[in-house]
Amino acid sequence: MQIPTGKLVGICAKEDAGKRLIDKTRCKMKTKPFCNKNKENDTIVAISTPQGIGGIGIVRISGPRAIEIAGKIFRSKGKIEMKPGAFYSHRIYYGTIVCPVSDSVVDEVLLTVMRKPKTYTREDVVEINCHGGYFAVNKVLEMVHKLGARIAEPGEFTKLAFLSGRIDLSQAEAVIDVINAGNEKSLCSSLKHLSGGLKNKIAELKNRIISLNAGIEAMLDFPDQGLGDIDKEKIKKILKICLREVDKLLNTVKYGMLIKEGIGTIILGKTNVGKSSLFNLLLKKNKSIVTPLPGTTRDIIEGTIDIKGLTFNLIDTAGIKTPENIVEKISLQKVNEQMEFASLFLIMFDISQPLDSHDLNLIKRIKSFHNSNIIKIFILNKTDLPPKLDQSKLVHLLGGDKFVKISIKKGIGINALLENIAQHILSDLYIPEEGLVISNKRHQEYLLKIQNSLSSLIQSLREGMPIDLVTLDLRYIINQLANITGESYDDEIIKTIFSRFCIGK
Ligand SMILES: Nc1nc2c(ncn2[C@@H]2O[C@H](COP(=O)(O)OP(=O)(O)OP(=O)(O)O)[C@@H](O)[C@H]2O)c(=O)[nH]1
Ligand SMILES: [Mg+2]
Repeated sequence: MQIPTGKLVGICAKEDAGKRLIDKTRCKMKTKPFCNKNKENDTIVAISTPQGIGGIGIVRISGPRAIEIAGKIFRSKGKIEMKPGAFYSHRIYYGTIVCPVSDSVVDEVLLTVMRKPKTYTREDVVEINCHGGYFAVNKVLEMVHKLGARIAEPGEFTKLAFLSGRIDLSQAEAVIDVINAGNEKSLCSSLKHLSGGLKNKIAELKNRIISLNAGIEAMLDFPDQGLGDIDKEKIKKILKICLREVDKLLNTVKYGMLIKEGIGTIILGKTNVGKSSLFNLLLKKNKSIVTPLPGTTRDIIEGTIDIKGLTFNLIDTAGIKTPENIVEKISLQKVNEQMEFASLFLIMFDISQPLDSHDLNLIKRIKSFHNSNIIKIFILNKTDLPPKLDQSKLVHLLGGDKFVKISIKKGIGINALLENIAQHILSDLYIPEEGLVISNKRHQEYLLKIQNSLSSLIQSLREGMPIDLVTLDLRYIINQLANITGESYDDEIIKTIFSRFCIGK
């Protein structure tokens, strides 16, 4: 979105003259165009569906020879070979794939032909829908490869979409986030990025800064045009608007990371309080061993659960007790290690037993944890049994925190516990109304740099910074914004991003 020029000219006294000069200066500020399409002009091929037994398996071909190669192996309605020109674009053909050497039928397929430029890669693309399974799909891949297509690298189709300028880098990153989305909220947020949500927001900010910079440079380059003094107050106002927008984006990072990566959650308690029973109940699977013997769980057991659309990476642990042998010592060490990574502690007590030294040790350990970002939920289990635990003493020891009372055996209080967990997590987060959420560390890094630059620039202007120095900072900010969308990029960064993709995407 372009910012209306009239607003930008507002930084100088005589608006019409300023507008003409700004237009001249803006021309100097064009960002680097996308330079590299498919460098080698190769035609590439890959299997785009997971390997193994399935309904269909798709072989995707992209590049200048895609249609010609497909024509050599595809037979429709008994025709011998299809010339590349015989295929209509964006049409699906029914037929067979035939080995050009032995003339034997390899599979019955649906073949989709899409001519450039309206394709994923902006090159000619052919997709062959084979029957799922290992043999037919791999045989088709092998034949296409032998006819001259190179096997694609991971993410190469999406990389072509980026390099051809069809999508920007934030959209390319969203493709992998959509594929990996572990819950509905994460999927929603990734789809927003894929449809250009972040791209548009960054373009809006970039246009504001470019126009501001162009305005200042115009006045510095043509001081004799009688434009009057530069209005620093107006510059500060524009910078503050940009800073507010960047702040808003950065405020969503915590929520973004949680919905993308899941919430590290550890179940803690002395032995036999019901940790593994709770773990299995939440996981809806008997993964951890449960017995009446204290000390059943020794290892770290992991599982992923969904509570109210949020993903929790749940960990069951060994009971906290004074270790009496090497196994218990190692178990305790593992619990301590895992506590460092968790954001949510589910701390359990057994209401049917009096508080003992193990409970007290646990409370001491929890209290010594000074990370204020950790959310702690205290649970009293086994409410189906006669209570022997002194609850007022426990409240006092914990400094007034409330408990959730449950009986795993009778299924009492479980919904209240789930509500409590979701409420604790959500109340701690800023969830943006318009739905644009930052969940990518790379985006966060650049936004933090931009935030720092904008705030120090505003501060420096307050302190009387000379106006010609402002343009240096503005150019730096423009470059950082361009890094997010990939208008200027480092080959290593591109390599790292696309190496995270699967083959065939
Ligand atoms: N009465 C009653 N028994 C329960 C309840 N929850 C768990 N238990 C029982 O308590 C015993 C211990 O349960 P676990 O889930 O293995 O406890 P834990 O904390 O994982 O124990 P360790 O792995 O030894 O640390 C088992 O016999 C469970 O069936 C409950 O709500 N009420
Ligand atoms: Mg256990």
